[in-house]
Amino acid sequence: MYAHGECCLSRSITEATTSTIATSSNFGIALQYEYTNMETIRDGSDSISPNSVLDDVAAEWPAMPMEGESFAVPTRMIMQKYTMLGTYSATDRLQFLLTVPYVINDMDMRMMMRSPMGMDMRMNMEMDTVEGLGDMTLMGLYKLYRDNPDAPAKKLTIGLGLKPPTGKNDEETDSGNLVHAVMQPGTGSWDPLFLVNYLHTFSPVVFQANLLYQMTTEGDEGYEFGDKVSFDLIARYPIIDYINPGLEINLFYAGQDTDHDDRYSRPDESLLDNTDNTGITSVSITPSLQVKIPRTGGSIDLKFQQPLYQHASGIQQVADWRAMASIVWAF
Ligand SMILES: [Cu+2]
Repeated sequence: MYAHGECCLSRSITEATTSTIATSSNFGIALQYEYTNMETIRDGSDSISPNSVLDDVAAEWPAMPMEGESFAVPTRMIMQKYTMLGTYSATDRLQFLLTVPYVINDMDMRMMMRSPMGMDMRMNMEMDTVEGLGDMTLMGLYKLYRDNPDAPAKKLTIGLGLKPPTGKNDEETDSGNLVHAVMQPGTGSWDPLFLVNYLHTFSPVVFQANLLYQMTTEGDEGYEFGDKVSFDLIARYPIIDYINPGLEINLFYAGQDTDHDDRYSRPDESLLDNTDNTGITSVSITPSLQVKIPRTGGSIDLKFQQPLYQHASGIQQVADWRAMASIVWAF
């Protein structure tokens, strides 16, 4: 679903390859922070309340109460992520990028149970925080074309990357179930990544188009997230030397997940633990502000991402907004 897609991996790579860290001639470091607020539940493109989801489930339950019937829907999820990034330029054209994320996931849920009298009882609960090292990414970026090596107005970069499974994907709840796949810090899989970035300056505005494809593979616990494709169009306008406002359009697609060994799936008990409710297409708009620290290689980037359109496969909780801040230092 959305959670592990735009938020957790591809977003940081896109942030890196489109920021000033990619222009560092020797090495660069950055610290990114992301806060994603998820509340809205979508059935396709329409929003639906948690209680209507539960009403629909209860309507399918047998009239005579059976033992242990319950169903849970998420009411709010907060995903926070700190990412350390480093770049190193091996040659004039070849640059390496490493990202090391630390994730903090919180979730509130509403649970419905059937009492022995056949009444539905609903209560809110808060899950324990899941936090830890996420999946790192190593990427090689190669400048295929530049119109001027020192200050290119046109530049084409291609990238090839690998995401090893450095984050845990087998965190359990107190009751001994695996935590939702989307809430795990890592995916358990080795995924190749492919990137194409084109920069074109129509003075004074700098335009970038960034395409990132993550070819997801099966994780060691048998869960396979859907492939992810993101396409970002970015415009930055330098008003004065040190302040660059910008605007981005973000297109995102995630395919459906597959739980090969059925370890995470509990479709009768939980909206989230059901791969029918995975896969999404979204369009977002992101205003941004970059402030350069005068006479240094440092800059601060602030972004606010607002989804304009989301089409979820099945019924899913989606991102309502996301805020991002980063400090970049290029040497
Ligand atoms: Cu939950």
